[in-house]
Amino acid sequence: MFRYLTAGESHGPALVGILDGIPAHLRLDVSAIDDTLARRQGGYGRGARMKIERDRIEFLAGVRGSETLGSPIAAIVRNRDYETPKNRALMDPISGSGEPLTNPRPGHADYAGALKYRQRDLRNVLERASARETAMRVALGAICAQFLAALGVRTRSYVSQIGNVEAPELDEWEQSEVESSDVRCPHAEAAAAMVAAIDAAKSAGDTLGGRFIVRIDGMPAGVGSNRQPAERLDGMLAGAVMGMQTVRAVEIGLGADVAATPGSQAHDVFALDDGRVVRKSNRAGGIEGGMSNGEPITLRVSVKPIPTLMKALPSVNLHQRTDAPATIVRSDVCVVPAAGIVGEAMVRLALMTPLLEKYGGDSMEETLDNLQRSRAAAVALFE
Ligand code: EPS
Repeated sequence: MFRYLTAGESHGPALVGILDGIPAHLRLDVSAIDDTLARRQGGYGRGARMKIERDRIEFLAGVRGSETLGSPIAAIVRNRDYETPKNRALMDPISGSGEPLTNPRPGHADYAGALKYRQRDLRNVLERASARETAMRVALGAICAQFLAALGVRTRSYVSQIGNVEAPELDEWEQSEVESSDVRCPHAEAAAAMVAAIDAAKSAGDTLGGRFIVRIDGMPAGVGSNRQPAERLDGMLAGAVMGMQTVRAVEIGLGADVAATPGSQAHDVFALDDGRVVRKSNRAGGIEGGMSNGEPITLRVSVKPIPTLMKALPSVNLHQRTDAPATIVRSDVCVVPAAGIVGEAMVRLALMTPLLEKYGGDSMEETLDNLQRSRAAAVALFE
């Protein structure tokens, strides 16, 4: 069984992760994991915290000589911000304390979490709700990326919208153009307008959401299942991506546009090319009947503007029972570029269970043998 868990508060000592079920003999490129962590820290619109952190993975278990052992992998990413005397006094697991935060931010976990955990200090909620925790998901997802790469599966993303600035949606793009863009958008004109929109939001004390696209290439057909709702690949991917703090909508293929598209234009007709079965379009986004169909899998993900505004929204002081502006804490103006990296990680983590269910294996050799046999059988099926 594949599973993972993370722990860690935003200003506590470290983020912790356990990744269980990765087969033995996966050779890890640790600098590639750190590069992915650095990509998550980037993006125009991030706040001062990202100048403090230098996220790096440190392995504690499950890896020897840069190779997975097949045992659970344990890792940490340290919070450098914890090293300040202020944050140590606030967050020390034994002696930590401080003035309570009392004015919940609309749109944040503050209020619902206070009621749920019976917390009178909103800090006890926001520390875990913070997107800081996504650093560990990205680290674990980057390990999965190396497993997926060994199977020929590649996951990448780009930003298609920030605020009301939209870039054209692309079937193909150069990932290097995405990574060299401040907003992770390969369309230069739209990218410049996105930067200007973030500047304008910052000056107004406001924040911006947006949209990113994730694409999975090289996915073998028949992963996921039509047997039970929880085994459908589209549901697993959407659920994983919805599990991000900022995400409010996930679409696959045509997504929400199917509602207005007639059947004659909503599906991907079959044809023969030199005897091979081919599709002329990919409106289904690579998934039919809850299973991968061998085409690229495409997701469109919409992200809300973060709820910490420097021009605070109206709120209340829960202790004094008075009207009061929402708590202002140091924060970002726009996290859409970083969210794309977290989206890639969530997709990578979500692909592990259905892939390992299909191909299994306690070692990479076994998994790859099973994949090869399955591919050969698919080719032979209608010969
Ligand atoms: C966050 C607020 C900011 C962000 C943080 C998420 O942190 P701070 O309050 O320390 O300035 O920088 O994101 C990260 C630390 C990160 O690594 O992504 C929030 O309230 O969600």
